[in-house]
Amino acid sequence: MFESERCTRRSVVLSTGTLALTALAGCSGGGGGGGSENDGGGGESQSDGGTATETESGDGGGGSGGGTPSFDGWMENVGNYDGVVDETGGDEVTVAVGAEGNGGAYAFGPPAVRVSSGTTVVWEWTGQGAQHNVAAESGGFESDLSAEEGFTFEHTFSESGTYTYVCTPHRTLGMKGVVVVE
Ligand SMILES: [Cu+2]
Repeated sequence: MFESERCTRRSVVLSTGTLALTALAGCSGGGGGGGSENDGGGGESQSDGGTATETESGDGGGGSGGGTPSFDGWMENVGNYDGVVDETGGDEVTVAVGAEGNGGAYAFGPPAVRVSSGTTVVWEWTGQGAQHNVAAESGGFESDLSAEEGFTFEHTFSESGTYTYVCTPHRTLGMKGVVVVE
């Protein structure tokens, strides 16, 4: 039972990246639970260019009270993720774009912040790791691509919720983030 649960979970997590096929193959080889895993994989497009909207924002809130919630798997392949940084109470929060992580300067720093509603998040490019952008999974905000140090993009979060975003060119490397608005 544990075995099949683990397989299912892995396949869901990895399906956001390019390892989906490998993971599915590995799981089916393991035995029993093959059927349901294939269902999960088949229902989803394998290409990372598509609009994979498997993130259930609501579930992320379940991890209230510190720790390192995965946001339903969203943060599980984010190499520099070490829990949600509490920045509530401020008017403005800065997140680095091109922070060290995911095998290079392919990370947001910090990748997960908790802010109060009305807070403006300012993403500031480090100039490292080639071109990055900031693109909300929901489509609510999207910056230009830039590789320029000091380039900034900002978004004011007026409504509470969980906002997942990526760097489009590096999302499969794990360059992803989340803003939790209280
Ligand atoms: Cu990037």
